[in-house]
Amino acid sequence: MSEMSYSEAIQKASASITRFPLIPVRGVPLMNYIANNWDSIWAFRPDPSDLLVATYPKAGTTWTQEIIDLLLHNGDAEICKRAPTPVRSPFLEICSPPPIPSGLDLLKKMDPPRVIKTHLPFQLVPPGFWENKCKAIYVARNAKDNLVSYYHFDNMNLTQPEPGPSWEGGYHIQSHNVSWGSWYDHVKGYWVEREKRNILYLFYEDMKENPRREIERIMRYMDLSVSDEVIDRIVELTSFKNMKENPMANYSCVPAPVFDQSISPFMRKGEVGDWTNHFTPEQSKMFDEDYEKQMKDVNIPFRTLI
Ligand code: PPS
Repeated sequence: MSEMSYSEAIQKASASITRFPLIPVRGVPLMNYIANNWDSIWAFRPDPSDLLVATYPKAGTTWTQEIIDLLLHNGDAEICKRAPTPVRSPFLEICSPPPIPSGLDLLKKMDPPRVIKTHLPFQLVPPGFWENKCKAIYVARNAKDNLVSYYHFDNMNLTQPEPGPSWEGGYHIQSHNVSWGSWYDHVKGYWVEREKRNILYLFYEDMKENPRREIERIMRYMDLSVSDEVIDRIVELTSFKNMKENPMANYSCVPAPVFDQSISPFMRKGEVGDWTNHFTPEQSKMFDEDYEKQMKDVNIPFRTLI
């Protein structure tokens, strides 16, 4: 950004940032700023060379964005520290009070090919992406860990609705009345479209289990070829520990109180199975029963432990 940095813009707007109400867009609850700008978001025309990174919130978006940026820059850590994640790889639908630039504002100033983040469920992705046959990577994370991460994020992120005084089995999220809607609809929506739309569907758990294998899958999907040595470097640079310490990846660009990382760090735990520290046996049983019903029409190979 030229005149004012991204962090300065957020700092300037922080007095007008509150826990924004959600407004449904075609039945999906979205932050009021997004809903109020919906027409321009829906009309966005990507370039065919743009790459979409789609996720339900807290499924591994930032990790995947960092891997992609490093792949595009042959593992050059310095180039990938040129700006914070949301400036290097804009968040398509995000809109906030001025002077914070919206995702569309940032995209307008960038030349394709761009790496574009979205949390929109499949049916709300601007149709230009599919008409232009853009590549798209979807990252899915098992529901229990995803909900735990979202709960902690909503506690520290002043732009999101209050998640409630305590965890209570993640009911606030299971009610589906959270930004970007139901986890179930989200993971299923992209799953059923993945072959028709040539979407690379990845799992957070696979990335944790064998990051090198998944980075190579991303590389091949992007039609890139980097050396084994560079892949090793990317595995290292995108480890949880290194990203947590990287100011251009750990969202320290969003000042408190908007992201109050003393409540919960953006790079919180980065593990598979943290849900076992949150769900009581009863909550887990109730959750599993509901999960069976919600997922009976698909067979998506989620793993809650590795
Ligand atoms: S957001 O706000 O929706 O863009 O958040 P997102 O980046 O999708 O998800 C944040 C969670 O991903 C974890 N994370 C990582 N895990 C493993 N390795 C790496 N490198 C990594 N980077 C981010 C982050 O810690 C959040 O998960 P939790 O479980 O809360 O720790």
